[in-house]
Amino acid sequence: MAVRQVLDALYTIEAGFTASVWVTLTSDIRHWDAMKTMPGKTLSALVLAILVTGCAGVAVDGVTGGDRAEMILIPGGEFSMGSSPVEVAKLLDDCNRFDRGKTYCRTNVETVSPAHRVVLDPFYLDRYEVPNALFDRFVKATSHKTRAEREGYGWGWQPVGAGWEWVKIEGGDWRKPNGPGNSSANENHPVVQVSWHDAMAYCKWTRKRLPTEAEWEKATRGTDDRRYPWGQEWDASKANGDMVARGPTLVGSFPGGVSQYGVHDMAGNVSEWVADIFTESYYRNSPERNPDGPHPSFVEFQIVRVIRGGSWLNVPIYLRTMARFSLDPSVTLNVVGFRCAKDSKK
Ligand SMILES: [Ca+2]
Repeated sequence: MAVRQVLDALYTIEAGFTASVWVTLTSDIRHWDAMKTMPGKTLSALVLAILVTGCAGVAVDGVTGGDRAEMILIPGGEFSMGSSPVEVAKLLDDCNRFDRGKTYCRTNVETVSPAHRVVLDPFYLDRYEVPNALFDRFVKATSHKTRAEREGYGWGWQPVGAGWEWVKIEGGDWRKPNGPGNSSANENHPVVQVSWHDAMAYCKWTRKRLPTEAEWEKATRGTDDRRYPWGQEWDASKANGDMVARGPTLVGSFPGGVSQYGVHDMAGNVSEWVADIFTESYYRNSPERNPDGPHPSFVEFQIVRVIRGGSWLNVPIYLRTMARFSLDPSVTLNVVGFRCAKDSKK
């Protein structure tokens, strides 16, 4: 049996023994390339070791999709989504203290109200933001052209003079997020300069999907209503935010900042597309069970999509687990990427 057939066979019965050893081995394309050249006996021994390890009861906490990226099982159940009146009052005060009382800040805070009970089915979520190495595999397999590649430009937060500004980046795309003349994307940085449609295409290719906004928030807040993935207070050592790094970092660079479920970079590094359409009023009439955003027929104006988590440029108030933002689904930025989710087998 060819190596690929062995791996695919294992994948099809992944739920039975998704040992972390298996996930680690197959989620790294460098390991995969190495495995392709293994002698038969070595490979057989390896597969046996994986099977034995899995059957021996190693904690099962993840599966992979078609891209072999490690995933985390987020248990089903209820949680409180959005911000309480007390939290909103504190945030409005924070807007004045930390973001000069900007109207944008106040509007952003008000869109996360009211707090409301949400009940979700269990689901899987990528442990990391999708890195360039995996996006490269997708492009090579499908010949997908991103929106920025087709139209020849993206947008980005870049140094201009003595400060930083949003600028149109001619020639900017996922391979060159800051345009020609700047460094190519690091293979282990999160992919950016991808539209919502590009993200949807990737997740579909992997037999996964974008998470809903509710799924994203539950995976980040946990069961104890955290303001940040790790707890209640901002900690600059636990996330790439607040312009400290002035760009993306390797995915998973802040292990101390994982959420209760072990998901990395849910605050900062890059903002993340989720599936939902954005409206400011959605939390006031969101269904309780498995909400998946406003239906397109209820949107009066141009459809915009939700991005979550904030990025390396944002001040901490925008890196809260509850913060939500909107973006035209065709726009690509050098601060927005994504990760995929998939249903849990019932
Ligand atoms: Ca992120």
